[in-house]
Amino acid sequence: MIRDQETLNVLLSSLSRFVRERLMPNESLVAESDRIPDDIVGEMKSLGLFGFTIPEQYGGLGLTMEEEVMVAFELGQTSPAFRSLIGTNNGIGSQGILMDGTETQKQYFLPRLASGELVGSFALTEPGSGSDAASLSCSAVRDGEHYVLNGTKRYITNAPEAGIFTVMARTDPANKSAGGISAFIVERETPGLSLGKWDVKMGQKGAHTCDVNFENCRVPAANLIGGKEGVGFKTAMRVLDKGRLHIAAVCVAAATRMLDDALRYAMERQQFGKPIAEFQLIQAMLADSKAEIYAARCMVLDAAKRRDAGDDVATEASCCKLFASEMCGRVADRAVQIHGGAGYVSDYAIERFYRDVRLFRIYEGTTQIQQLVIARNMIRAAKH
Ligand code: COS
Repeated sequence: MIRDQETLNVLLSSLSRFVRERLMPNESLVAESDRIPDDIVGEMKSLGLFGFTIPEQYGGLGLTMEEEVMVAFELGQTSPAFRSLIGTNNGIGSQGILMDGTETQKQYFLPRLASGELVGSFALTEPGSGSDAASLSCSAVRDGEHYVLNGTKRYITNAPEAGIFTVMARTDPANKSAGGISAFIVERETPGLSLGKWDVKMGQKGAHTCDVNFENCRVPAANLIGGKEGVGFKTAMRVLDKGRLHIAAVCVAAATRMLDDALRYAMERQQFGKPIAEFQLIQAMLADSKAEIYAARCMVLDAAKRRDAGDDVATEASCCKLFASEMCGRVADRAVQIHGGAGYVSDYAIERFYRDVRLFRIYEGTTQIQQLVIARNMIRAAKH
């Protein structure tokens, strides 16, 4: 946790400089090569970016949720691929261990995630279970001091780079619902774990996903998160509550960047004898985007502060993810429109961003799943 405003400001301003001076100039290179250069990964490590959410006692920066979203407001202003590389270490790839792991598990894995020595990945989705996560079929059968895992996980972010996976698998075959699921830490080198070929995605080049296959993969029983069976689904949901808030902050940042680009273009581009920014129909798109970004930013900050205060923010996190990701899609669409023909060609970053941000409305829970979570929680609260 940053204890004073001055230190936080130093962190945010050095991050903003890093984004502008190192990451933005390399966006096209990353998109073309589908790879983040090693020197940039090294700089991210030395800035502490792999572990900003991990507590100081485990080698991280231990940022509060409010501080974390402020970091995301900066980092998300460049290609999402950069954030994605560190995103799983700070988010879904480490938080299960942090929230529900045993002290031994925390001490063993978290410092290596915080330093970037290990990349963490979160394996929930399967070929047959996406939104209906509780129906997953990957199995984990106890055999002495091990669990034997079988099944396939799909679209797993950072799997090609990962050193460890948080894997949700069914330990109780008789229980087909959430209560039959447990969470495991599985190391990459475990025999029986293999990776599929990289997915060819619409955007976010440089951020990689692939299948993770388990074939009689023997995982030490000591790697059952928290040493407790049957609570893995709840761990996953709590991890996603936090992740959704983080993604909402990234949406605010990406929309801010796209609007900056659109404004600059509108002020430079001349038509009918003057900059197009002087036309009211362009101004309406700029203004609507500004207002919506501001609304999303306020929501995210409010929910983050409430989480820091100890409130259950499952509903608010879903509200933020729902609104901010949809807002980001609208801003992307308007920003392309403001660029006109230039928005459809790759000379301008907006063409790439338009494709990159499409994922925000899908991963870590689709918009429709956020709607479902919000409405269910409303109804549940009204019954009490
Ligand atoms: N925090 C803690 N516990 C939670 C929780 C949360 N946010 N959400 C659900 N739970 C608990 C419930 O309280 C319930 O526990 P009990 O059985 O003890 O009452 C259990 O988990 C099952 O919850 P629920 O009955 O709501 O499960 P459903 O299968 O009906 O629905 C949804 C859960 C649809 C909300 C869930 O599957 C989901 O979020 N799907 C989207 C998955 C996703 O985001 N995937 C993205 C890929 S990972 S990057």
